[in-house]
Amino acid sequence: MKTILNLLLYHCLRLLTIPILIINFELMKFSTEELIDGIQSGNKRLIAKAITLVESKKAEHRVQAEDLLKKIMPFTGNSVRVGVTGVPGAGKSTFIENFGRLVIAQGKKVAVLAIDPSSAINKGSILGDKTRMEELAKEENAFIRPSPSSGFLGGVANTTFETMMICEAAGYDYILIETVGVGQSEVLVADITDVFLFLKIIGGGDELQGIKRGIMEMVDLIFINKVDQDNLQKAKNTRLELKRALDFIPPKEKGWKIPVLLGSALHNEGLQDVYGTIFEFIDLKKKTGRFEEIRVLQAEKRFEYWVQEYILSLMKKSNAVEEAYHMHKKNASAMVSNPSTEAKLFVEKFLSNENRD
Ligand SMILES: Nc1nc2c(ncn2[C@@H]2O[C@H](COP(=O)(O)OP(=O)(O)O)[C@@H](O)[C@H]2O)c(=O)[nH]1
Ligand SMILES: [Mg+2]
Repeated sequence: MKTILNLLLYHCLRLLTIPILIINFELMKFSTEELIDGIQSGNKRLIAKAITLVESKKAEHRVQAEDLLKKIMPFTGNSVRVGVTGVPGAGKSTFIENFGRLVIAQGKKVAVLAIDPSSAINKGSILGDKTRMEELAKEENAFIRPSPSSGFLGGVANTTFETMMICEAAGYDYILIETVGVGQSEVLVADITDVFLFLKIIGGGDELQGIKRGIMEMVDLIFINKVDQDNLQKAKNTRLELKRALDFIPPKEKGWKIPVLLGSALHNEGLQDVYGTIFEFIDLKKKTGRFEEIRVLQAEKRFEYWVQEYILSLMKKSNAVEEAYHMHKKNASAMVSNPSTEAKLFVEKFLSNENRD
C-alpha cells in the first residue's frame, strides 16, 4: 500500500514539475525592461507575467522581481486601494463586478485582486468568481487577477501588495481586493488598503461574529447587501443593530462615523452611494494627513513581512536546517515541550549553522 502511495506521489510530483518548468522558462524570457514597458503601455499579458514574477519564490526570480519593483516604484501609490470582506456568499464578487463597472463608467481603470484563493476553505467560489466577473473582464479598462498563496514552512506567503504596485504602475486607478472572508486574509487585506469595506447580509447574527473576530475594528464602511422591497424593514433593523454595536467600538479614524449603507450588488442599487462615501473617506484622510501616515505604517509592515520571508527562505537553503525545522515543529505539535522552547531551540540551531558558512 505504501509503495503504491509513494509511486503515485512520485508521478504527481513529476507531472507538477512540467508546468513549473514551463512557467520558469516563460518568465525568464522577458527582461525587466520588457516587462516594465509592457506594464507602462498597459499590455495585460505582460502585466500578468510581471505579477507571476513577483509571486515566484525562486531566488533568481526574486532578484529580477526586486529590480522590477524598484524601477516601477516611482509610478506606484496613486490608486484608491479598496478591500472587500464578508462571509462567503455575502456577495463580494458580485459587488466587485458591478462596482468595478460603475467605477469604469466614471472614466477610471479598475484592477481586481482576489487574495489567497489556494488556501481558501471555499475553493469553489473562486472558480465561480471568474465566471461571475465575466462582464467586468470584458471591459478594456479592467484587469482581474486571483493571487495565490504559496506557503513555505507554513508561512503565509502573500504578494498581493507587490501585485498592487504593478497594477498601479500600469495606471489602474482603483484596486479592488476580495478577501476569502475568513481569518488571516482579512488582516492581510486591511493592512494594505485605504478603505476596508464590509459586506453584510441581513440578520444571521454575524454582526456579533464580526465583533468577535475583530473585523469591526478594521472596517471603514459597511454595505448591507441583498436588500430588496421584501426585506427592507429587516435590513433597516440590521442597520440599527449594527450601529448600536459600532457605538461600543473606538473609532478607527477621527471624525469618521462608520456609515452603514443598504443596497443590492446584484441589482446595482446603492453602489453609487458606496462610490461617493469612499471618495469622502479618502478626502477626509488626505485632509487630516492620515492617508499618508497609514501608508507609511503599511510600508513598515511590508518590510517586517519581507524580513520574515527572506529569513525563511534562507533557512530553506540548507536541508539540515529544514529537517531541524520539521523536527522541532513536530515536537511542538506533539507537546513534547513548549512551542516557544522548540522555536528557540530551532532558531539557535539555525543561527549556529549560518555562522559556520
Ligand atoms: N438577491 C441577491 N442576490 C445576490 C446579491 N448579491 C449577490 N447575490 C448572490 O449571492 C450569491 C453569492 O454571491 P458572491 O458574489 O459569489 O458572494 P461571495 O462569496 O461573497 O463572493 C450569488 O448567487 C449572487 O448572485 C444581491 O444583491 N441580491
Ligand atoms: Mg467571491
